[in-house]
Amino acid sequence: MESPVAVAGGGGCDGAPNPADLTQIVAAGDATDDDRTDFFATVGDDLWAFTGYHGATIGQATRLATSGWGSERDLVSALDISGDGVTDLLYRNNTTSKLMLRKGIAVADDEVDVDSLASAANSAGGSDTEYGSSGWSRTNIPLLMGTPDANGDSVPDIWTVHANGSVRFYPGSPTGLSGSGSEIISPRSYWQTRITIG
Ligand SMILES: [Ca+2]
Ligand SMILES: [Ca+2]
Repeated sequence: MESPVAVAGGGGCDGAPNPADLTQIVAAGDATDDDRTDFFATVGDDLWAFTGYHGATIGQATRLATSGWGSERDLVSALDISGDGVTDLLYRNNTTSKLMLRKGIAVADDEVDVDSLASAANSAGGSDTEYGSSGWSRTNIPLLMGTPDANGDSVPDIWTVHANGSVRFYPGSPTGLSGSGSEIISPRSYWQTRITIG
């Protein structure tokens, strides 16, 4: 099992990766219940948690994993999806074309133990669960982004841009997606050339 490496805080946060090296980043709201914004990010194949952001500096950068991210997986969302108030990680596995949910464990009310998100074995339930069953490859869905709840059911949702240039909205559910979402924008060639959404 990989051991998360915590880097002590302070102004420059020594040991934290250079922001220019971040390849994917998702905002996690306040995952650690300290009224400061937290982030999860990938740097190459590493997965990092940045907690306690307060404007110019972060309180702590923690390397959660040193393999499997970036080349194989994409971060989608770092919000509470399961509905227990504790932050979860939703990611794409490009190899299997699935979305997978890794459920966090609390260390206190509404405060996630970031180590619980470092590996499937560390997480609530001891394994990642299938959230989107097929068709989620980078080839089929070049861009995807998880957002806070957009349709009023308090579950975070997912927006996608497909290879044909269509934009779809997938209402989240606590346990997994059903159906193929709704088309928000019909196929447009210009969406095929976008490099990011958000
Ligand atoms: Ca949760
Ligand atoms: Ca929702």
